[in-house]
Amino acid sequence: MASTNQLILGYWNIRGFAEPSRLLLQYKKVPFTNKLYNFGDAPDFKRDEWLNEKNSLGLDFPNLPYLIDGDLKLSQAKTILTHLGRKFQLMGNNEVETSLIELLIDQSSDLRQELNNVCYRAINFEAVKKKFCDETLPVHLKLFEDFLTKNGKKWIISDTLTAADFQLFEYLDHCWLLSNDNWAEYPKVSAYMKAFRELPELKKYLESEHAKRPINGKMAKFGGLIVQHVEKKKEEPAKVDENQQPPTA
Ligand SMILES: N[C@@H](CCC(=O)N[C@@H](CS)C(=O)NCC(=O)O)C(=O)O
Repeated sequence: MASTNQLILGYWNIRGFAEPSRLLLQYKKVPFTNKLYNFGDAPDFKRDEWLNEKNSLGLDFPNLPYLIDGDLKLSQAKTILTHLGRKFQLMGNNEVETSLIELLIDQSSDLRQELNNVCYRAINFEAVKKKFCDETLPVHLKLFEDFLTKNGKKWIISDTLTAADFQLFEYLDHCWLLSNDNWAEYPKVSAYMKAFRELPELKKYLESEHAKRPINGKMAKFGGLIVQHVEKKKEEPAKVDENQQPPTA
């Protein structure tokens, strides 16, 4: 049973905006209550499970994700991530590192926002996806590739993991699933992703609970079902496991 001072992280039963914080907590082996809300079925995708609680949790700015840390109740995904980063010493060792961590968190959020526009808002999904993969994503990947080269560290900011890595990895992974490319032109980004997947603290989680949770809500045009994460050639379409049901638990 959860102790009363255990952290509670609330979000939809998907990876979405909460998974960077979940990864951080898993990495630090912090016990937390992973409060999951389910969408209703198509065509309405009702949000009642969340809406019934939304205004009774004591959040000043009710939204998902939220974090309850004792008397402190936060929403806003990046605020939650940086709060956890400070709490668990993952926000750098000096002011410069801290600022760079925040920069990378914002930069990777911009990428995720662009991905959101493709996955949730595209009218002509295939055309919008192609434009994202051919034009938008390469610009972002080149910037991350150059930054990794310039910084010359094992992780994005430092030789040890920082809060930025949990978000950068997660949001790059969402793009990797959509783009279905092997990213050979970005060797540093590819090596970075591979190293993250091999982290002993996270490997098991990444291969189990994380892999079973879709990246997006089930109303999305992509990522609402589980997409297999296997090395593929550029031309092959992403494999959607037809036997997988949309998230229900
Ligand atoms: N700026 C907020 C956006 C949060 C947001 O859009 N949350 C979506 C899921 S990703 C939601 O369903 N919120 C619940 C609500 O609007 O009541 C953040 O980064 O946390």
